[in-house]
Amino acid sequence: MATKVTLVYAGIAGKGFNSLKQGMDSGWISHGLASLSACLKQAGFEVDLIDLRALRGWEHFREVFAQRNPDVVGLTMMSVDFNPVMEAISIIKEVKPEAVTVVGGPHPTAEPDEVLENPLVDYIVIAEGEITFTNLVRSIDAGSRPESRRLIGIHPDLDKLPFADRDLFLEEWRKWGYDLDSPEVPFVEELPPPFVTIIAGRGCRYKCNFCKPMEDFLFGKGTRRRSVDNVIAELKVLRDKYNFASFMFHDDCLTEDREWVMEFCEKYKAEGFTQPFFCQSRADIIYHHEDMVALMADAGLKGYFIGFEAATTGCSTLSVRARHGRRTSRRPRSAASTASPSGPITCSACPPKQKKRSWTPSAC
Ligand code: B12
Ligand code: SF4
Repeated sequence: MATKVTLVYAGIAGKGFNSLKQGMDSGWISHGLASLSACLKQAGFEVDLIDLRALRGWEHFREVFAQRNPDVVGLTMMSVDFNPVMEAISIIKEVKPEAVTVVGGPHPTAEPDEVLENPLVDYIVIAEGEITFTNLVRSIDAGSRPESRRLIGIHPDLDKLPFADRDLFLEEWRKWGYDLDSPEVPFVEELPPPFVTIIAGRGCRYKCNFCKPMEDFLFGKGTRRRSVDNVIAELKVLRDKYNFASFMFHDDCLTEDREWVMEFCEKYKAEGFTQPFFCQSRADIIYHHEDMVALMADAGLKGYFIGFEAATTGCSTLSVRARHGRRTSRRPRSAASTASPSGPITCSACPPKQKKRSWTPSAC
């Protein structure tokens, strides 16, 4: 087990270097890397992280990489991270040509050929990486390497995965002087620090055309959700470790599974949790499930993220066309009025207008 792995988070597309604690994209961990780290550590490998958001610039990255001197480097890549990841890889190969570079995440999953065009990329992992990346590091450790540069991830049983390694981020951030008592930074006053994020499942059962293909590529068709007991067990660990005061579910659409949500709310309360939380939902679900909204509010829900793809002069005058061709200008407003009296507020994201006829209520 002498092989040392360094994971690289290159999420500087939005706020650049030296940007930690500035908003969501600079205040949150990558659950993908945190999960890979937990699996590698469970398999006995030494793992650390370089988070570009905590560094001063590329020269600083070069210095830190040379000090860490890993055998394998795993980089995660959304499409927005393409340039910083490629820049990081050229520096890695200049400093240590024999380091094995592995790229995973949404972009190589959707556009594998584009990433493989760069000969400095030794491997890409398509889709979920826990099993495949750990196996790759095991083979490198044993002195053998797969011939194909394109490795296909295996979808893991989510209840069997170790909990995400949030300390990977927290410890790294503290090295660079960021004084934090929890691994993530909240973004609204309803969610006080210490704050954490958690993922109860992967995938989505809906079919919004701008998003669903990527969900399917990454996680397969439909949703795989962890058991409620497994999520409660992780929350207990997070309570003991970070004494979190609030949290957020990252699931694309937690409320798609009403039975799961009802069971969760009951067990959350029964286990003595009172911390407020947010999750992502859809206007049509909120509109149709008033009782579930009330139960969630009673358990501590303080807000939903719901996405509206098109708007005229703001959320109050939404005039949009839903999937299946129905007008839904009423629904977002109704969702807001269903949620408000129950306690939760609704947060709606209104991205720029896209194809008018393709509007779908969305969680993201
Ligand atoms: C939470 C979230 C955010 C958060 C936090 C992002 C973060 N730091 O992770 C916030 C709100 C900041 C955010 C912002 C954005 N996001 Co976002 N986000 C998500 C969401 C809902 C969950 C991410 C997550 O934790 N997934 C669970 C983990 C376990 O999966 P994962 O990270 O993909 O990792 C697995 C595999 O990909 C693979 N893997 C990943 N990395 C690596 C590395 C190696 C070496 C290997 C081997 C494997 C591997 O293995 C992992 C474990 O199985 C996803 C949708 C989703 N369900 O994944 C969208 C998603 C990642 N976001 C997306 C987008 C588009 C954005 C934005 C660009 C939106 C915008 N227009 O501003 C910004 C970019 C911000 C930035 N500069 O960082 C897209 C990415 C599409 C793409 N082509 O890249 C997604 C996929 C949504 C979608 N369906 O389209 N996002
Ligand atoms: S936008 Fe949200 S609801 Fe629609 S497919 Fe994507 S994750 Fe599911």
